[in-house]
Amino acid sequence: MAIREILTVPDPRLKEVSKPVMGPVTDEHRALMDDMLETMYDAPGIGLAAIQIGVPLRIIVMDLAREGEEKAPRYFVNPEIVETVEETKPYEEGCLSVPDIFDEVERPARCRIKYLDYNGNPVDEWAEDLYAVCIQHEMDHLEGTLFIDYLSRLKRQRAIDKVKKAKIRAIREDAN
Ligand code: GNR
Ligand code: NI
Repeated sequence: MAIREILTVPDPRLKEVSKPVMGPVTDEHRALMDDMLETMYDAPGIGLAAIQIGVPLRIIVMDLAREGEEKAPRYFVNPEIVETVEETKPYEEGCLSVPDIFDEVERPARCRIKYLDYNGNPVDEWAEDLYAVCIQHEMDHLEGTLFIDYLSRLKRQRAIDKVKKAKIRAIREDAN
């Protein structure tokens, strides 16, 4: 397993549409999911899409367990949202690709999803609460959409500028 670098805005790869996994879920896909999970835990974050480490495949990992709770990794290959409810809920979102920026996004409160798990077995289930928020946030990454794309142009540009400046500052501090 290995920790990989997480891409941050304005990296153009974050705008790519990720490609479905063709054929069965292989050991190679599982090795990628292992790396993604390790990278996510290290960050730390509660979800990660493959494109965030530069791999344009429709693969997501997640762990919604709280600090002190037992780890509960979840793996999603080729996930699809097949149904949503009309009710929406706002949630203060963040993203490892837009570090240290948080803002409210309104999304359907529950969604029904289909995907293949770590072993390639099909799953069909409803997601609610934080699970619903996170899976919709992650599935947006597969379409090249970030949570800041739902904010005003001003807020989005400010967020990108802030991340850019923080990156420059970190590089400069590293040199000293
Ligand atoms: O770690 C993360 N926390 C989070 C908080 C609120 C809504 C969504 C998320 S996902 C984010 C990790 C990430 O960027 N996944 O793509
Ligand atoms: Ni994200």
